Amino acid sequence: MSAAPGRVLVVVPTYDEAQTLPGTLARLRAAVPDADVLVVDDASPDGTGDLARDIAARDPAVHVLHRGGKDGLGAAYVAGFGWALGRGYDVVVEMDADGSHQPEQLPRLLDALAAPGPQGAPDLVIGSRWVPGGEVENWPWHREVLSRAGNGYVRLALGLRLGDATAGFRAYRASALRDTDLATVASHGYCFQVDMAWRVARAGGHVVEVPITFVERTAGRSKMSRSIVTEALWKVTAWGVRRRAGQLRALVRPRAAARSRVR
Ligand SMILES: Nc1nc2c(ncn2[C@@H]2O[C@H](COP(=O)(O)OP(=O)(O)OP(=O)(O)O)[C@@H](O)[C@H]2O)c(=O)[nH]1
Ligand SMILES: [Mg+2]
Repeated sequence: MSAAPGRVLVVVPTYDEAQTLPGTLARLRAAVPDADVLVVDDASPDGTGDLARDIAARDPAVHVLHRGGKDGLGAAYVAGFGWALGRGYDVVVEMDADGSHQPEQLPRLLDALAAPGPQGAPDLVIGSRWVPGGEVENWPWHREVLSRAGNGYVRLALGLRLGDATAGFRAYRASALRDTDLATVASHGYCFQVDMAWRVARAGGHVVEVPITFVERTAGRSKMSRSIVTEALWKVTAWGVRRRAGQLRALVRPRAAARSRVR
């Protein structure tokens, strides 16, 4: 791994992940020993929060943010980002607890964040399933179709040139998070990932993708739901319409200004 891009905090949101969290944290601490970890638990009924507290008591690099109840992935991350920014971390990582994001691949993301390219060093690195070299393991075909189609729609609606804007394994430069006006983020599921990538891009941030292997969870239960898919569909459509309206206004306004000059 090349020079670490500063102090790193890995934010791991959990809801009912008692079966998967201990293994994920052990792998994470082994793969990236210099990084700190923040588990953001929404009062999981299965006791994940207590489990995280026990692990944190034994390992000073692990911290826990206990929240009052299930409030969605997006709200958990926003709380975790605020915690990180308030404590001066330089890099903030998003990672699921369920084993889908492999801690052993995190150095890949951190290396890319530290590597200056032609457009400078990236502000956001996304671990992508849908770029060359990226893959999914044990995913049913309908999940792949949904993910690929969703990402195609995001490209069309928002003009984001990303293979995997819905991916949740990512590393942000803290400065990029500060530029995104986190207080106004109101997205919950996949939509949150799109929202954040779009915010970074609109703020002039440089977003790059690196290939990862996404592994379907083998324990615990998915929190993916129809309402999460519907939220993404409606919000991306609304943002896309607003974007097109803005482009139209920008086209019409110079002509209107020219007309008034002629009169
Ligand atoms: N704190 C918190 N964490 C959540 C919430 N919903 C999901 N998570 C966590 O967010 C991560 C991703 O959730 P998953 O259920 O795996 O969703 P997914 O990865 O989109 O769906 P699958 O691919 O089916 O696993 C996991 O670590 C969950 O425990 C929530 O409301 N609050
Ligand atoms: Mg998952």
